[in-house]
Amino acid sequence: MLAHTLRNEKESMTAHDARFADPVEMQNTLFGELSSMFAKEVPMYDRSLAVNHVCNTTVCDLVARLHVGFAISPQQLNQTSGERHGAIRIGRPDEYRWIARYFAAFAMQPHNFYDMTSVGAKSKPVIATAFRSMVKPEHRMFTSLLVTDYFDAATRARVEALLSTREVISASAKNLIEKNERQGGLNANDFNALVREGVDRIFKWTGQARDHALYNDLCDAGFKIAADIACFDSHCLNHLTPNTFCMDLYTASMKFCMSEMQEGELRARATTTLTRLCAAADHDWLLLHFRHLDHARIQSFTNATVSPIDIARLVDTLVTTLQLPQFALGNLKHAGFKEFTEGPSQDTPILLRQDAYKALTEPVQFHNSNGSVVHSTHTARFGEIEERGYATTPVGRDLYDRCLDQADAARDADPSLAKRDFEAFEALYAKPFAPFPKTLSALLQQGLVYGHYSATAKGIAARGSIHTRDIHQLVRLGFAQVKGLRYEDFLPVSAAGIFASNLNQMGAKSTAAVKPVYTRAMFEKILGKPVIDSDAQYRAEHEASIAETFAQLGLIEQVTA
Ligand code: OOG
Ligand code: NI
Repeated sequence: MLAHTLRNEKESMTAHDARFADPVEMQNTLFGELSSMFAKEVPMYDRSLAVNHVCNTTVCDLVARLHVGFAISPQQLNQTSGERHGAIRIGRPDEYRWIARYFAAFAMQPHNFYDMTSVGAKSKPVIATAFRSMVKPEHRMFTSLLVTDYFDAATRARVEALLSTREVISASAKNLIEKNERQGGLNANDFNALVREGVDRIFKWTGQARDHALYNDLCDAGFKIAADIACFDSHCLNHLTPNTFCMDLYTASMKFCMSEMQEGELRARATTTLTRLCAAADHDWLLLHFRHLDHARIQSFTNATVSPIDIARLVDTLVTTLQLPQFALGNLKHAGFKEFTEGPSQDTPILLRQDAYKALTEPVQFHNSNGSVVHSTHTARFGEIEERGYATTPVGRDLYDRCLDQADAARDADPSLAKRDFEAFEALYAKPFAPFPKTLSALLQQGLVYGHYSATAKGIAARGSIHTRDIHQLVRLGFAQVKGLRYEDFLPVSAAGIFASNLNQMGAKSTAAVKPVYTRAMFEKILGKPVIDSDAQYRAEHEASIAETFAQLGLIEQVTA
């Protein structure tokens, strides 16, 4: 079933028409170019990538000591470090559909419908999806659409009038998108031109805006996000998020580099984090974090113990490196680092954990319709980071939502605890997540996350003498093996938290006479195609892998295709 679909997609991805460039390779080019552009425009982003590289290298050094035989080449490290998700916000439905067609050229399809108009106090006038590859995605673009009927009639008319006069997607970009659809692909030259359209125009920050009065009115009404969308003339990237191997090491390092944390505190946090990692970085963790590893490679490693002295040495190297002048981020203009990491507690390896340095206040020139120019500022672009965990089942997701509510409430009840006593804060935040087991096998056993199963050589050799069809038991007996599926999507509540902290504004209620209801069907009409439900994809992969494992182990006569 799904296994076939996946195989077919892979085949069609590799067996594409020789005249055309590989869309997934072009996706890597696009995100590489966007990253270079962002690094030039936002020095903090460039430096934060360097800090992440130092942290990831420290983690790899530790893992190499824990698992003798583990190695990662600079190229593999760069590839893993090259993973990105970006976020853009769009004003008009017709623009949105063009953007969907733009990403389709790069083999990125809409996954999930996120209704940000109904996420409690952090609600915003946007609905969204994320564009990504269906198989082994490396890049994503969280793409929001402003819903103007969220506003009262007068505001709506002003916003729509301003939006109607802009042209973000050029005629030549449209021609290339249409050519791709007509031909079923693009050659390298055309693709490069389409990348340039994205990097130099569609997703570029210009610092130019329009209608300062509308900007102020929207901000005053609690709709900064609408001002951010309506008054600017590109779908500028508001953040471009790399992936880290260890969130807690990265956040402590960034706070130190930004002069928000003393050396002693960095040493203490790095020591705790690396010590925890010694226990957490088992085979399942390796499979989750490193694309270049598989079961066979990992089984060839031998376990070793890492002593407190080894950890102290790693911490020394980390601190000495971060003291180099190029990491003195306190010298750059910035608005500080977020206080808390969003998502599950550090010991719960599910979904995703995210954190960020806060949005920068940047100069903007407003061009008003009467010809006047206002020099002002705008605060929108920030520096997010993430670490991905296992994809949850609906039961796991439900449990997560309940745990998160309690954890957030505990955190909000004592907002300064993290600053006063970080250890106590971590314990407070972790407590509500206690119902979650912390290992992959227990998470799978309780049906909270998805996995990809396969038969082992030992299992295949034992065909005919295997007496259980319990998949967990088969894994315990060594007849099957499992890799946890990584969560490749987003969390609307975290997203809303990111919006809120970066715009320095909570949500705002609809000012329409009656708040409209936004449905997935409505959204798909705008998009011009169906949204893929990622939960169904994870579930199908999980189930197909079990069926195939049973077939390989001779536990069913035949798998139905
Ligand atoms: C999008 C925020 C969503 C995430 O990581 O959840 C997002 C935005 O601020 O436009 O990127
Ligand atoms: Ni993000």
